[in-house]
Amino acid sequence: TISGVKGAPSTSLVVVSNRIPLSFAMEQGKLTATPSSGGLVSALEPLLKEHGGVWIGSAGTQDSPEIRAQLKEATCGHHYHYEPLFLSEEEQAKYYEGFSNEVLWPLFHDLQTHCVFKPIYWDFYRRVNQKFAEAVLHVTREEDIVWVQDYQLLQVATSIRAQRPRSRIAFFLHIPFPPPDIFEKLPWRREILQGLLDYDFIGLQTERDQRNLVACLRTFIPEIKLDGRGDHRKVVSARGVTLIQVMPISIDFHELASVAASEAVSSRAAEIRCESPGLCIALGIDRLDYTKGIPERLRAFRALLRDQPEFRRKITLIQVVVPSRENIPRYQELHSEVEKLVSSVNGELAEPGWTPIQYMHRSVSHEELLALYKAAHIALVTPLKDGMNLVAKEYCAAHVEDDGVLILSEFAGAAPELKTGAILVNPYDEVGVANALKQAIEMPVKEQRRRMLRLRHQIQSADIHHWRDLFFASLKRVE
Ligand code: GDG
Repeated sequence: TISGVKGAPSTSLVVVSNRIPLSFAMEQGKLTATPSSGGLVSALEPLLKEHGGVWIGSAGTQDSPEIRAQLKEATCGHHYHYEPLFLSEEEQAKYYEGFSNEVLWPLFHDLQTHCVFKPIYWDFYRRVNQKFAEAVLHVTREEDIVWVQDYQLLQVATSIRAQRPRSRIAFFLHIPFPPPDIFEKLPWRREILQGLLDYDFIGLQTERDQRNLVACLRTFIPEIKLDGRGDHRKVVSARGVTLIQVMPISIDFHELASVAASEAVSSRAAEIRCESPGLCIALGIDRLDYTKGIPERLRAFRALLRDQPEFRRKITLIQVVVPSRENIPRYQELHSEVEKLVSSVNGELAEPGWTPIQYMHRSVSHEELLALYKAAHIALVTPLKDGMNLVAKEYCAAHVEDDGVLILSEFAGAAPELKTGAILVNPYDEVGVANALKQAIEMPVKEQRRRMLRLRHQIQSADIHHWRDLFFASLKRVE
């Protein structure tokens, strides 16, 4: 833990992420704050509670006394607090929607043709990253440990370093890192890599990401020296040493499994199964994002039903897509593409009493999500590329009775960990995915159990607590 690190006990943890883990909404004229859920929050919030510190991020809204009061109330009675940043509409549009989500996001997911390389985006990205760094400098001390999260904040360390050369600054990248022949398209490739070398520590999801980052550093900053092997590599640059470590993110396995085993979730799952009597339920749950391979998945499902009519009235696909990044044109196009496909598949194949695809465009509650996982005989997790993909791990955690089949894209970061229990597919291969569905529908219970036991064992032994411990162990190595 943090107290084991040199400088303790006065050292506190400073988490920096694009958003603080609270979202604000007006309900009947009153401002309400809802805590965010998800892996990162459940990993980091307990640490902050225990050791004290601060979580710095954009509030996602404009400043007001009511917002300040809500922020205070959210951490009342604890030794940590939220430090909000307030971004203008232009900053949000150019730093977040622009550079983060129209440049880095597609490029790092190997979709360079989706990139919009506008120089003004880069200006704003640097400016807003500097704003985050100033907030860090303002509310922390040099001995604190700063842990920056994700691709929106690659350049934060650079501005901190200028003032505090000896600070301990770490980074975790939640998305993949691309290989040199894709990364080289970025007009600011050298600046981005130099910015990364201002961190003492970089955590990545998979060995492939580590290999790619090291290859990019070698190619574009040839003056660096490399040391170390296996899942941790050391890079020596003019600034100092940066440790690059593989540490796949995970879930709070026990928490999810215990909610999934609860009476409320079990009876809701039974209800969902009753609503599709006798049918095999396949489930897709994704943010509406072009990296998640949703149209490709729908076409594979259609191929199964078209080519093998014996599966009609045997299977239904429940597809939940959660609205995401709705101001970006690519996402709006994807939204209509998905809706057209769903309606054309249903139009072509539905029969009285049977709907091939049950489609929802909204988010569902945590309990409903777990009930859906539990009710589903098959999870279809087929991203074209994904940093990790927590849905795959959550599906297995929810299957407390060791049944169910996970069909997983070989391009998800979770694939190396889950390959021995899942059916791995190439999401671009329509016939391959259709065949995997057939295999899953026909899989004997005994084999399902054998595979699911493996999956659950793997996820349990490398859960979110393990991830957090790896981080602190690595920090010690940095020291
Ligand atoms: C990024 C990387 C990496 C989804 N729908 C609902 C809902 N969810 C929750 C899931 C899961 C999370 O959202 C989605 O996480 P993923 O990992 O699948 O994907 P990204 O959002 O793209 O996350 C990814 C991750 O960061 C962590 O490092 O794995 O590769 O892209 O936890 O449960 N939750 C609720 N209702 C929904 O409708 N309550």
